[in-house]
Amino acid sequence: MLAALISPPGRGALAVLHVCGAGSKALVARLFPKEIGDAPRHGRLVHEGETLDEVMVRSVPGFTGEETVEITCHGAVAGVERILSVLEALGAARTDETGLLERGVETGHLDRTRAEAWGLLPKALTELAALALQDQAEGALSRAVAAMAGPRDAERLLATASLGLALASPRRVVLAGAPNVGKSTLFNALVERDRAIVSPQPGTTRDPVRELVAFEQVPLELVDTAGVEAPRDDLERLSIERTREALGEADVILFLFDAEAGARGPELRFLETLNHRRVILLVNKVDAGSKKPLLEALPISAKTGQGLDAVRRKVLHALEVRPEYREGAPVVFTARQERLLREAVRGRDVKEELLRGPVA
Ligand SMILES: Nc1nc2c(ncn2[C@@H]2O[C@H](COP(=O)(O)OP(=O)(O)O)[C@@H](O)[C@H]2O)c(=O)[nH]1
Ligand SMILES: [Mg+2]
Repeated sequence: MLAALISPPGRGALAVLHVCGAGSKALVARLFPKEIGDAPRHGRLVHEGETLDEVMVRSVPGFTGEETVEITCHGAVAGVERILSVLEALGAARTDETGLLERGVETGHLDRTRAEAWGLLPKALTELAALALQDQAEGALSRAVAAMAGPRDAERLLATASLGLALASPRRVVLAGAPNVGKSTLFNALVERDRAIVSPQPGTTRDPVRELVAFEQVPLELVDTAGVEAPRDDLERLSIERTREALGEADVILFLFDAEAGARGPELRFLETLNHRRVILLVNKVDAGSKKPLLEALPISAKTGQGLDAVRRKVLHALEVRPEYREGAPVVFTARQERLLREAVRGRDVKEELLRGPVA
């Protein structure tokens, strides 16, 4: 038997526990005097004459396909802890949601891709991400994998990976450019609030500032960084080091120029050293007039909002993500699935591993 807290740990009005495995009902019945059925029953959990909490108890399908009892109790961390330790003392091994999903794979109730989707669903950041992951949790990808008849089918599934992976784990978009070109202003415009400090003083931003955003329902992590000019002191050297680190983790880089100042030597040299396959060039402050047109760069104004829709589209295009999803369609959404399907394209039979295999 297993016992787990399946609501978020920490403070909340209520908390939900699952006890699963043969004998779960009998175990909870030692603490709860009423009959345990599909309809929730309200009452007290009592252990050795002492009330643990006032709860709702019912029998549920659960994650593992085994006998499962759900206990809804009050959310106080100490109270939840007490109930879990009593359940443990009575013979249930303590685990968490991941442990329950793992057990579900062990019993054959869930296949591996469905368990992966159930595990990622609580972290879904947009409605589209939640919809797509819910479908995969209910078996859309598993069915497509089971029906796969050859490399062609594997290729078709692989084509869904750029959208699926981006929905399941946000890609990182990092802003860079010389001091004062308007990186923080653009960052704030894209996150739609005043998150980063903006000032006419160069060197305002030091540490990278991170925020989650959604472009057309695709969740992304946006990172604002310090300017990339030659450092004049230790603090600037550290800022630039942090900027380099952030750029190293980027899936897409937005590199800004200032329309008034034009492209200058140090930033062009920095741009050359970036060596990143997805750099989008932007020329900002076009509202204030331009000295030199920068042909390749997309003209924008972070201040007035001009060109920001084009920035969003360019980012998704660079990530090869088309935010089109038909309800119920299979999508590949983990690196493990993608790796195995690539092998399937080369002719290896990976069905068993995709559906039963271990985590990554
Ligand atoms: N006219 C104009 N000014 C801007 C624009 N974007 C930023 N600025 C100004 O440029 C200065 C530097 O902006 P900031 O976002 O702090 O630049 P950062 O150092 O690259 O982060 C501020 O005074 C901003 O108000 C823009 O699109 N148009
Ligand atoms: Mg800044």
